[in-house]
Amino acid sequence: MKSLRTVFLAALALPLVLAAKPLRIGFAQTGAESAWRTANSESMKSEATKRGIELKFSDAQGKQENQIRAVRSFITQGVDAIVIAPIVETGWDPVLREAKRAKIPVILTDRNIATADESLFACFIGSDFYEEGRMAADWLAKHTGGKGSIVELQGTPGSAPANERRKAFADALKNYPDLKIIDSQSGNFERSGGKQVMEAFLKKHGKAIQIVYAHNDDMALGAAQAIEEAGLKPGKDIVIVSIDAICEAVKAVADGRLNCTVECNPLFGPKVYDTVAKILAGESVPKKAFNKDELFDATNAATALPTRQY
Ligand code: GYE
Repeated sequence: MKSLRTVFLAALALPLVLAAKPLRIGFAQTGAESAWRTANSESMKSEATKRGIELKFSDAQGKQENQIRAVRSFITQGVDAIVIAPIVETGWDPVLREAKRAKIPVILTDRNIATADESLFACFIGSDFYEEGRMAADWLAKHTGGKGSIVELQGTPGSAPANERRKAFADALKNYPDLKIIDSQSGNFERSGGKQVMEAFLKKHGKAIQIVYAHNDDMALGAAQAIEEAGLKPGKDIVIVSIDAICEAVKAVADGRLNCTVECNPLFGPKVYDTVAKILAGESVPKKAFNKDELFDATNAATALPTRQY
């Protein structure tokens, strides 16, 4: 049995130990497929360092099973909170139930999930992908007079941004019967994927292609390269619209090589950690919080460039 004195000393020391213990947060990142992703990882890491948070960062290399494994390992390590950027929308319930049983709050960032049980996560923080797709389609309708043949470069199959950007765009096109998607394939959100798929599209459809709608800038930039290699001028012979607004794409818009990019802000490290702190303090947080996104085209890209942060 412990002596009274030991118990007394231990009780005195406890608040000190608790105060000194840094927050431990596990972050299951998708991978490193795009410049957007690099900026997102950097924001999460640098903000953790700034706040003295011990961040356990896992790169799933584009595979959901790796992400699930990372979440399980965070549970075993007994972290204070788990942050996930879910690669795909489905298949999360079992591992989220394990986190719930272990009483570890889960914050979804960037991409949402499809689940019938929303009690399995504390909240979602990210962009409204449907709204981004709608903005891209509206811009296109306005700048083409509602006419043209489109090829679509989709993001990672099954991912929330690919699903929603595709759906929003298709829904908006219903109002413009002469704007048509003639082909659509996944380039996996990667530059090399965008280039390869565009090369195949050019071989198959040749001069019939008037417009490229890419679900992200990396694929749009890859497609621009394929168009140049085919002896055509991206941004002129073929209109290119995409999403993310990474620096390189905003610059390409200013240079006339791309025509429009809808912003999707990846710098939400501060918002994520503020939210984690609130949850751990027992405060309530909104179930879904969306970042506000802008659109860049020839009218504002050059002016915006100096202040772009990613
Ligand atoms: O648009 C793309 C990235 O989930 C919003 O994933 C993110 C998307 C982003 O690879 O570049």
